[in-house]
Amino acid sequence: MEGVALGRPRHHGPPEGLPRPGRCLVMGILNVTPDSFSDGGVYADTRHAIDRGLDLAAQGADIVDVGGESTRPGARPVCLDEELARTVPVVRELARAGVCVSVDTMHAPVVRAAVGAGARLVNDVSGGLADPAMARTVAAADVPYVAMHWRAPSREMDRHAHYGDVVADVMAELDARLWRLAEGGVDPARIVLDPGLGFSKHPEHDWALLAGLERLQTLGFPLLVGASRKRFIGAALAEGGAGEVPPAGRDVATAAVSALAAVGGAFCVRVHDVRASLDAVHMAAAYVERVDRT
Ligand code: PMM
Repeated sequence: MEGVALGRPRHHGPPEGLPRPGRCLVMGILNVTPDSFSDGGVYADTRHAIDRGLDLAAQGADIVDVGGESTRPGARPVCLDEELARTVPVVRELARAGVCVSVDTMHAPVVRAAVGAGARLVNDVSGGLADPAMARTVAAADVPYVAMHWRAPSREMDRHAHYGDVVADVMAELDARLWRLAEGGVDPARIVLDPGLGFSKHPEHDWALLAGLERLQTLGFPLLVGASRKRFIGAALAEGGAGEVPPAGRDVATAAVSALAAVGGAFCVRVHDVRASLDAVHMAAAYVERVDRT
């Protein structure tokens, strides 16, 4: 069933409409929320958020990902008006300044408003599961779409972290999502997949997925990896003797994971600290080029 049954070619290149620097892309995170797990409340007002977005672009972010709803474990959903008020003015100003903006949302009305304001990519952590109107909305907007592996809303996601072979299970569930998206009219050449590190996953699942990127690539789609500051990084640092490292202290380790993801073939990494991961993906590109030549 994988890859072939939808009549899609086995390997899609990067979707059109996104930067093509010839290396793994770096997406900078801009959470316009009071409660995201590592940066909640820091960029909650519009002017401050726009400045932060411009700063991320100036640091070299290929894409700035604007989100108005926290997805940390246990987070409560926000109402649509609030999410629109948080994201749309920020998307509009950044797009006007020439930044390639994505909107991190599970809600079709936010997609419509954000794309109208200039967003060039939709990043949906639910892969279309949270809003039945998502597929046809993305198809009509005709923008690239990140479909992440997701099992349940944030408040209950930790209860669903049960897998056999986590890579095989995530692949099968993403494949099911691809079917639904195709039924809704989404062009497969517009789709990016994401294994959803930390979403209904324990650290051992995150590591297995990171080590299994090559298998995930057999689905035939570009892969986005969102590891930045996540729990599995903190756990590995603690195991390595660093003790408890709070999320904001995990950026060097995140950059190391960005290099691993890029060497593993990721199309894009989503990070808080753009500069460090940009260096990391440059090193990965230089390394892979030489490995390929030997
Ligand atoms: N993780 C978060 C939010 N959005 N989007 C994608 N595509 N992949 C992710 O792994 C992802 C995401 C949660 O992290 P944050 O609260 O630091 O933004």
